[in-house]
Amino acid sequence: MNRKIPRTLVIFLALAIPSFAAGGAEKEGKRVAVFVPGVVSGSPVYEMLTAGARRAVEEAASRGVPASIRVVEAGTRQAEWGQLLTSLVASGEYDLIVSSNPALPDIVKPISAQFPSQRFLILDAYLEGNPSVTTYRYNQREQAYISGYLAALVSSSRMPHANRERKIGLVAGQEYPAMNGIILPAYIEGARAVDPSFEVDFRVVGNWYDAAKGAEIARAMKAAGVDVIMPIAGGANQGVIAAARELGIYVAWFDDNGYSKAPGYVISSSVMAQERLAYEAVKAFLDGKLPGGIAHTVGISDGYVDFVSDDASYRSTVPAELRARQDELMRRLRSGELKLPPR
Ligand code: RBF
Repeated sequence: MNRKIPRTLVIFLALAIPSFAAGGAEKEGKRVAVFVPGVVSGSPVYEMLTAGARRAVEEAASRGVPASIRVVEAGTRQAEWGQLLTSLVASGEYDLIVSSNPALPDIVKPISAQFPSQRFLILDAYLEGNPSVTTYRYNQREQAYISGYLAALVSSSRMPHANRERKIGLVAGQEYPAMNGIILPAYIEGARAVDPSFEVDFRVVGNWYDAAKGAEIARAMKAAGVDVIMPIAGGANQGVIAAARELGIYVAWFDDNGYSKAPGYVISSSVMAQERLAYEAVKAFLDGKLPGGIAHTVGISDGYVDFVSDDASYRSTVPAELRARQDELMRRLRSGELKLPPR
């Protein structure tokens, strides 16, 4: 059979087929889009998401695996997210779409049904059984419990801005199932492990950007007897920080290392390793090693939820006796002596 094909044609095909088969991919490589449901600036979860995904793409390029990345900020009008994501998918330009937050699976489901070959990686979310979608959720029961525990230790201490009331606060951007069903209850659970009489003052900004409203809420909480606030409100966190410095309120920071936001006031940082996870999962995708259809859960035992205890500002702000009790809590959680499975 070979004898019937001219030798020049064989040579031409041998040279041409690999580049056709690659569809020009050798030039451009794999294309990754990060769909940010909100705005990046001021939101630890999205800052870590974009940083980790960028790092994976840049590193891949430097080791000879070409890849490109585009970050799309969907903005704060949540009703528009579905449409924006649909057009991103319909463009057919991206091999992988990366995103993060627990509302994403419900937005992705109908889009994935329409465009089944589009691959998605969604962090801080849970969806099982869709072969196009890979999710990772953090054990936020652990993350919020360790915050509530130290917040209660600080609130019941003799530290300069602590009062006699057994009352700590949580300021959320909005209410959503992971907040009302996991984060808030675990924050209360952690505080009550210190003293069962602790109450949590829970207030909602109504969006993820209004720093003036965040500050107003924090001032009202201080007046109501709250001495430690955990802000989970994106850009509105900045207002809580401003009020904390102004009035003397302690801050329990969530998601990344926040000690430098207000040294002397930030008493804890309960973190999720979202930068590392975004890096690892995007890298796995670029290497063809990210299976779809799997919903992962990660937490303290595998190092994706942690408490930052080696920061100089933490050491100088929180007395040694309280830090020792927090260390002991982390030891019990890491060893499995205390188990807080996600609910
Ligand atoms: N967290 C942020 O820091 N910034 C945001 O803009 C933001 N937007 C969210 C929008 C929705 C619809 C939901 C459900 C959550 C959002 N979160 C946001 C919360 C985030 O997913 C996570 O729960 C918290 O950062 C605590 O880890």
